[in-house]
Amino acid sequence: MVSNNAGLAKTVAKINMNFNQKILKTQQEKNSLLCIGLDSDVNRIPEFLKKSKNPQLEFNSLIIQATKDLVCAYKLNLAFYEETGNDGMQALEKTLELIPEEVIKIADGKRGDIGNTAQKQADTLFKHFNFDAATVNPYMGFDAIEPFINYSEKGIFILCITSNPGSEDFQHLSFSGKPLFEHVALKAKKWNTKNNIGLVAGATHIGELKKLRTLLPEMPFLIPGIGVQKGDLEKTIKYGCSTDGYNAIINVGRSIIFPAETKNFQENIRKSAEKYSTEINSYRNKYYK
Ligand code: NUP
Repeated sequence: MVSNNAGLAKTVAKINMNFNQKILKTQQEKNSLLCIGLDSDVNRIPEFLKKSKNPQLEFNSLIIQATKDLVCAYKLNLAFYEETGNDGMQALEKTLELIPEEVIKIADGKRGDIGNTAQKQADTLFKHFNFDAATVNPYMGFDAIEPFINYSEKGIFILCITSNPGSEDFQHLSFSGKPLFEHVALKAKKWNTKNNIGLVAGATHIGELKKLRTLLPEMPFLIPGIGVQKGDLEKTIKYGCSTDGYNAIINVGRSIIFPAETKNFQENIRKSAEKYSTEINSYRNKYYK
């Protein structure tokens, strides 16, 4: 009886938590800032999985089994599942069921559109698939992302400074004395009335990351660009976390999920995830403890 009540209290507490509190709780409980990117490129799935009924699902399942205790989140880039049609949609649905409840499930689709369309996008990701969070593109303005924000228990990561070379084309253009990415950050701050907004900030732009942290000391940042894209992990941790060493979600995709050697697949994946997680925590200890 007592344990049932305790369980219920825990569930109620979780339901009442807003998204940004949930991230912090997960990161604290798991002592991890690592997010693995399940960008399960069907052309790179190891040979030994190719004969299974749904190779993407099988691939994800092995990765999740091998790493679920090491991560605070998994991020699934929708493009890799859309490419494979019905099988991809099934892989997406079933993969989400394999991820433990406390681990954050992020849909990376960079959504945002006129209001009624954005509503469908938000309903698809949050209601149908039950993702915990989604990335959105701020280019079309507030009404294009408002339906996402209205899901107050879900998280919205707004593209701010992206990791790719093309980020130079628009994001650094200056007007009213500030580059565009800073305007985005200030809007995100204003729109964050439900405490469920975060920013996407690439690890390949350390100066900008540092600036964003001074503008938004506590906001969660989803930080891609480590590994293949060659972002600097030590500086990312040094400048990307909130004052207590949390609130940075460090995404690593290809460098973890496609090991050079597929013979001991799960073992190799786990080793690599452990390496990143340990390195991240050693920098947190160095700069925040
Ligand atoms: O600025 C961004 N850079 C970036 O790489 C915003 C993103 N959402 N991403 C995504 O992060 C990208 O689409 C991919 O899904 C992941 C990076 O993967 P990897 O370079 O670690 O393999």
